[in-house]
Amino acid sequence: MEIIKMNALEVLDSRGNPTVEVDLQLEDGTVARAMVPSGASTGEREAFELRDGDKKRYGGKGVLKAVENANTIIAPNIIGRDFANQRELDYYMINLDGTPNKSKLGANAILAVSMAYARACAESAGISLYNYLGGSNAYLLPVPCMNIINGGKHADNNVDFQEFMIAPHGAKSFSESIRMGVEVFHTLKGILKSKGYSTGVGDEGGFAPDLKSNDEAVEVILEAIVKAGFKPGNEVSICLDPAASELWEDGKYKMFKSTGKFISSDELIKLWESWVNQYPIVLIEDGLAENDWQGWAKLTKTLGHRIELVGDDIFCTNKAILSEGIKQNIANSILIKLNQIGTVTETLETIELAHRNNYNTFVSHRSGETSDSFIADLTVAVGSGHLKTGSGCRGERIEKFNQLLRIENELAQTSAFAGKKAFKNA
Ligand code: 2PG
Ligand code: MG
Repeated sequence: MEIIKMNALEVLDSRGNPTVEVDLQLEDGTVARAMVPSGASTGEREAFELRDGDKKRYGGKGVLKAVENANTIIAPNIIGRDFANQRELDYYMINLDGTPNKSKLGANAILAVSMAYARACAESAGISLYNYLGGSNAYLLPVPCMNIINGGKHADNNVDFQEFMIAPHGAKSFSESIRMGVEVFHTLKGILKSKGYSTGVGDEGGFAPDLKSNDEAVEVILEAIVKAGFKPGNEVSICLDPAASELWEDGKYKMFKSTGKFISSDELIKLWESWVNQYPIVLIEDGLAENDWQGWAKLTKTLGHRIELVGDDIFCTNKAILSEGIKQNIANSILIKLNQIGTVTETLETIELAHRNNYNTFVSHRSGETSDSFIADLTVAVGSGHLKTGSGCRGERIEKFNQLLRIENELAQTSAFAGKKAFKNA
């Protein structure tokens, strides 16, 4: 199917920062739109997000160059050209860019086209996006891991670790799981209020209170799970993304928001081990920094047989880096973010490599999001079984949950809910 028209535009993400939107039209008249998200705690080896750097506009964060690249380089090259499939279009754009990290055209420009094309092809074929991406056997609804306390780089509070998530895996269905998660979220609000804590939210919609310690974040969540009427561990477990790369400095981890002290890689591993012993934790993402590969190998030896250990910054959804990680026994799961690698096809290739090597995949939003719900379909398409896309509020997060509710409804009895077995070793 030929692309006959394409237009890129600078729009805004959930933080009010510019991002790229693409509208694309196929020869049969089908029109589709995609918007790309943007991270704050980014991995060093992510695909290149092209920003203007002109301090007079949006503090340098404008994306007019990326938009121009899409409109004046990508569009004239792909319009009227016959692509056999998604793979052919994506590799055409990868070659058109010609750099290893998409720094010429910008991964934000390329990804917007890639996603819009996927959506247009699905629509044109009269199938859902999850079927286009995953085939007719896409049926597994994920456990929504809801980030209900925010810290680190995502919130101005005194909590060092970035994300404290709940996983309502004890539900019978996705819709029940969402209800459980949201009930815990609302209960947590009441508890925080009664303790005199702030109930303002961070970038991903989780609460961002100043707490007495990092541990208190877990404890107050456990209190909320029980008060909402659920059994911690049996029905609702805890997942963490401390985003440890953000704490890494000169070979140590700075716990500056809470204690003002540095701790070593071994000490941080000990902390995770004691938390796993103490609390119903089923998953830790980025428990150590992207440049602490030695520590990661140790962490995997220590906890890799007990819980899911997800590599985010360390792998950057990159097939080559993941291959190296598999060789060195680093982690047992990989975080999947489309904009870390920059095309739909490469994202699917990384997922395939992970699954073939018995690694789990954990699909993720970015802290700067849009109302685009592409990742909801992607999660079902690849049968990842779990995703993280925010808490129980903020429209850009809820839109993904709503899309999953629609998919559940569409699949009706042919769907299944992943439940606790979505988590490695759970
Ligand atoms: C992460 C993400 C998403 P950011 O670290 O996993 O939660 O944050 O998009 O800021 O990289
Ligand atoms: Mg992360």
